[in-house]
Amino acid sequence: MKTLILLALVAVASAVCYDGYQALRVEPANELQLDFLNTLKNELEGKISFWSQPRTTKRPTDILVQPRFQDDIKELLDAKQIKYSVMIDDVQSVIDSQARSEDDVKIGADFDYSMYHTYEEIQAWVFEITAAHSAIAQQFQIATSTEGRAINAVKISTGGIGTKKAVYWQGGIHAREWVSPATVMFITKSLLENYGVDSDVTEILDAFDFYIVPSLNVDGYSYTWTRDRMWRKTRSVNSGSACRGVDPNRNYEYEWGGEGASTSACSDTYRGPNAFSEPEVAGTTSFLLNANQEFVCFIDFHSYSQLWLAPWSFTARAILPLDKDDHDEAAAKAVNALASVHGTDYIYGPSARTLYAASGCSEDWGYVTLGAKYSYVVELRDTGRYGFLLPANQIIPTGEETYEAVKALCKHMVEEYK
Ligand code: 0X9
Ligand code: ZN
Repeated sequence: MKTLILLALVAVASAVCYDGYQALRVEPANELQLDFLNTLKNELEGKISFWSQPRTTKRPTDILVQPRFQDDIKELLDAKQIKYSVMIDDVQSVIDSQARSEDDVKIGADFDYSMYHTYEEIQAWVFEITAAHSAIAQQFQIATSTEGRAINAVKISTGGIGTKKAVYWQGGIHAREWVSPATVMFITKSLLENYGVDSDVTEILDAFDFYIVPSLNVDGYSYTWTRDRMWRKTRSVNSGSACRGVDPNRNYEYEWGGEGASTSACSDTYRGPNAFSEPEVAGTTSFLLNANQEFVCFIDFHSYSQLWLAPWSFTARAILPLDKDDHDEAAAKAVNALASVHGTDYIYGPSARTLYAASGCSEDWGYVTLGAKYSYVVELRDTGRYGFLLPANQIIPTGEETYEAVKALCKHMVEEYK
């Protein structure tokens, strides 16, 4: 007992504490104000953390500020007449209020989709859900992380004659975006449970093979449970730097190292020493390229902002892809179906123009290198009230609406490819 208490204390003592940290919503109104925010970002790297990138006046930028810088930052913003508001007043109290009671944790056949789950529980879920639907689902390990963790995947295949076109979805590429793995698990079980029950789902699963990875950045995700709830990147060691981790969503080979990716190991958008330096990204992509299937859909689920984003991610300046109209049409169907469930509004469009440019991202790789026509990055709930700290009571509603969205997208693809 004594040892247990001691262990619990050690775990708490070594965790990063966000007491008094505020999340500020900053709304730059012009290029000058944007430039100022970018200077601030570069100069205060490591002291304040940007939850979203200050690259457009179309959307706000959310920043996490520790107590001792709050007065100074607000003074600076006031001096530059940049509009801001306090989105979360005390980040730690939100984190604390979301701590789950371990007695309530339900896994196995009773897996509780309404709570967030640890790395171990998610990987075990892959075994359980595929065992429960073994006629059409199998589990396999798609890759291994830097720290040696297994990254498990679900394959859904209802059989039939010949090789089918395929769909790939992944969650959890950014560690702190907890609603992403939770949603990917929810939509996966919903598809599996509705095969042979809902005629749309039956048609969809009969038309395509599915490969689904609920949690890709497993080291980072584990770290958010034990040490730092706000961790984003992988946990790899960067030679010559005390800062750990690479942004896996800047580490894909397509247009690696361009706009919106940092060369600094301490940055949250660090691109890594080279493309595919991260085994989580290298492993999953090489699996897909060697799967001997024609992929028509690639979705990388993130949070937050409620966006359904298509290529290009790497720049806002390039001519949009030839498939642009089809990307829009299918995305419109997805977000309309999504809104019909709980009224949640999403915006869709090409990533770099709708949000900001980011090179070396998953969706461009999915579109160009993998050749999946319907390649998207989806930013799930919310629009910033809780940001990455989305309360667990929103997991099921997020799952329900996202399930309708992906069904609408898949129906669109069934029509197109039949
Ligand atoms: O910056 C990212 O990797 C994604 N946003 S997040 O807050 N989840 O980190 C967005 C990637 C989408 N692509 C572009 N914005 N170009
Ligand atoms: Zn993300």
